[in-house]
Amino acid sequence: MKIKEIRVIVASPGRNFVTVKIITDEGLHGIGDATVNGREKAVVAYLEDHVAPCLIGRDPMQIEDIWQYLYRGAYWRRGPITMAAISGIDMALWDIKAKAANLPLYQLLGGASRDKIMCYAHAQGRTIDDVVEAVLAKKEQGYVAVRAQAGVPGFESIYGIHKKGKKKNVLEGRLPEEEVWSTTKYLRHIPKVFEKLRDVVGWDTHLLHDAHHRLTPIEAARLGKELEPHQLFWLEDAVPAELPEGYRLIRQHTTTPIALGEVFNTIWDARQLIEEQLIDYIRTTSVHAGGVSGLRRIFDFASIYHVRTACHGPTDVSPVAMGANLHVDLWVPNFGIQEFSGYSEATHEMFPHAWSQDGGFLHPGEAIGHGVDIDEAVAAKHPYKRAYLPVNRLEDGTLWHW
Ligand code: EZ4
Ligand code: CO
Repeated sequence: MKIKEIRVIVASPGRNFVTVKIITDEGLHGIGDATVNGREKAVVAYLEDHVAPCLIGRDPMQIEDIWQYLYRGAYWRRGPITMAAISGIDMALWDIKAKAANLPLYQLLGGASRDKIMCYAHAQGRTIDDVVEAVLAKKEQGYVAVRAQAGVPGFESIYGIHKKGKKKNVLEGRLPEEEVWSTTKYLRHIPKVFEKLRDVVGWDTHLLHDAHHRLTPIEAARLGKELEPHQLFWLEDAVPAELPEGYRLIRQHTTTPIALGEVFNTIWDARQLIEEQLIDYIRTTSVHAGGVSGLRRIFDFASIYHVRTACHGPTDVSPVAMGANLHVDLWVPNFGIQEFSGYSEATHEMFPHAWSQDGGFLHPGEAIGHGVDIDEAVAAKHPYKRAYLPVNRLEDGTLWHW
C-alpha cells in the first residue's frame, strides 16, 4: 500500500477545524485532526508545503517511522504547529492501519480495559445560583462529573463566562476580544462557589475547576487548600507550566488533585511534572501531543508514576481527535477521565462518527479504524473564518494569561 494523496480540509461548522485526509492507492483512506485554535492556517501551510510532499508514495503502515521522520527529520522540534501537523498525520495513519486490519483502533492498542468512558461536562454561570443550576442540569443529563466555572463579581467576561449575546471564541474577522482579570477577586470568590455547589449538589458528583493558567504557585497553593473541604476531582491548569518546578510549592501545601497539560505537545513537556509526581492527571490530547503514538508514549510513562489520563476535549478538539482519544481511553490502563464539551449540529453533520454518548459516558464504537470520517460536501458549505481566542489584561492594563 502507498500514500497517493494528502488533502488538508479547513472548514468552520461553527468554529474552524483543520482535517487531514490521507488517501492510499488501494482505496483506503484515513483522517486526522490538526486544529490549533486561532492559528489554523499555520498548520495548513506546514502540512501542505512541508509534510505532504515527503509522504506521497510512502508505505502508510510505517506509522512510527513516519512519526520519527517528521519529528527528528525536520530538525526543528516540538511546538504546537509542528506537533499538530504530526498528530493529524499520525491519527490518519492509525485509522488506515486499523481499517486494513479490519479492527476498531482500540483493538490494535491492546483491547478494551473498560466498558465505558467517564467524561465530564462543562457547566458555567455568571452568579453562584446560575452555576448551581447549570451543574444540576448536567447531573440531570446523567453526567457524574462536571467542571464548574463561575463569573467573578465586577467582571463582565472571564474564561468560561462570556458576555451576554456574544458567541464565545468566535470573533469572525475581528481582532481578539480583550477581557479584564483580577486574581485577588477571583481567589476571594471561588471557594464560596464550591461551598454552595457541595451544599446543593451533594457528594455523588465529581466537581472540577479550571484556573486556566492564571495563578502563581503560592496563589494556586492557597486555592487548592481552601478548596480541600469540597473535595474537588481536580484543580486544572493552576499555573503555566513553563517552570515545572513551580508545582513543587503547590504540592507542599495542598492535597487537592492537580491536572495539567492541555497545551503540552510532547512527553518532554510533561517529563519532570510526571517524574516528580507533581501532577495527578495528564491532560495531553491526540491532536496536540503527537496523535495516538504520542499519547500512548506519554500515558505509558505516566502510569509508572501513578498519574492518570484526562484528554483535553473542548469544542476545538474536533470529533476526529475525540474519536482517537476515545480509542486510547478505552484501552489505557491508567485512565482517569475524558473532557467532553459537545459539538454543534453542523459539526456532527460534517464528521459522521461511530463514537457515542450515553449520559455521562462515551464509547468509541465498533467501526473499523477510529470510526470518524469527514463529509467533504458538508465541509465545503462552511468556509474558514478568521477567529481568535480572547486576550486578558489585569485591571491596570498589564497583559495577563488568558
Ligand atoms: O481554553 O481549548 O479545558 N479546556 C480549556 C479550553 C481551552 C481551549 C483553547 O483553544 O481550557 O476551553
Ligand atoms: Co483547560
